[in-house]
Amino acid sequence: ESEIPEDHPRYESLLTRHRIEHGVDLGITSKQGLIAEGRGEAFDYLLGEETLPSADAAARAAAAHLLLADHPVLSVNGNVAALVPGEIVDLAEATGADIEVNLFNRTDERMRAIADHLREHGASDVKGLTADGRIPGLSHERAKVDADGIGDADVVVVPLEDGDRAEALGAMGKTEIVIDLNPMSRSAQVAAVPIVDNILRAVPNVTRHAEELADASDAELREIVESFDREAALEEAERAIREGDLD
Ligand code: PTJ
Repeated sequence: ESEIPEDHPRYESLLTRHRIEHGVDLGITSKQGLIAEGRGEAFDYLLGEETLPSADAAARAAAAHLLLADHPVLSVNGNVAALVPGEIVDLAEATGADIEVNLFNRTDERMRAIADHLREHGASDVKGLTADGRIPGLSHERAKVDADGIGDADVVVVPLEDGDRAEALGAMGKTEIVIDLNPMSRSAQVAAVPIVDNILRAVPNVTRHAEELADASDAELREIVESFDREAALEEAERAIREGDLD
């Protein structure tokens, strides 16, 4: 990472790319993850590589949901593990959430490599390997979850998710917080809270809000949840992409 000069105009996107490549080398990130990264970079470029006010409001609503939850779970795939392993551990600590590995292209090797990687970054317990629960309506491998993890969760954070699984989790009655740079993606469209932002910025931002709200009453947290307008957030992101000033 140190080879990228910090004053390079595309420092962040080069750093992201480097982390994803490294994730592939470590057996954490899938080759499809490289393609997902390219898609994300294009959207981030169009958004000016900045957190929109509506994405910040979404991050605050997400923090409030996580603090109110009985059993919040953060779902981690190969891209998330490569990009923000330590930041996910920090968010889990700030909100009392479980961490669960849940993959689109599930293999035992990648499941284990990702769980080890998260433990190296400070995670004490990583779920997902028991796989004794199922998400109804999805093909076998992608449907596997831990019964006492995502299976039991009331609030789930699903970053960089594919639309089918996001819809299926929603159909199970779980409150979904999606982090996705594409406001038109199906997962963003079905989320209770779509955070249209780069996961590199979004995860630390949700943690910051959670820390700020640590002493807030349930009534204050509920007020934040209820005043968040998901349609307006999606519209603002789409407008920023269509009308943005690019440099
Ligand atoms: O590790 P696995 O096997 O679970 O596979 C994970 C991927 C990401 C390959 C899989 O879930 C997939 O194919 O996802 P998609 O359908 O490519 O969707 C990924 C979404 O994440 C796209 O809408 C991208 O715009 C978005 N995205 C990519 N990079 C980022 C991002 N959103 C936020 N931050 C990013 N850095």
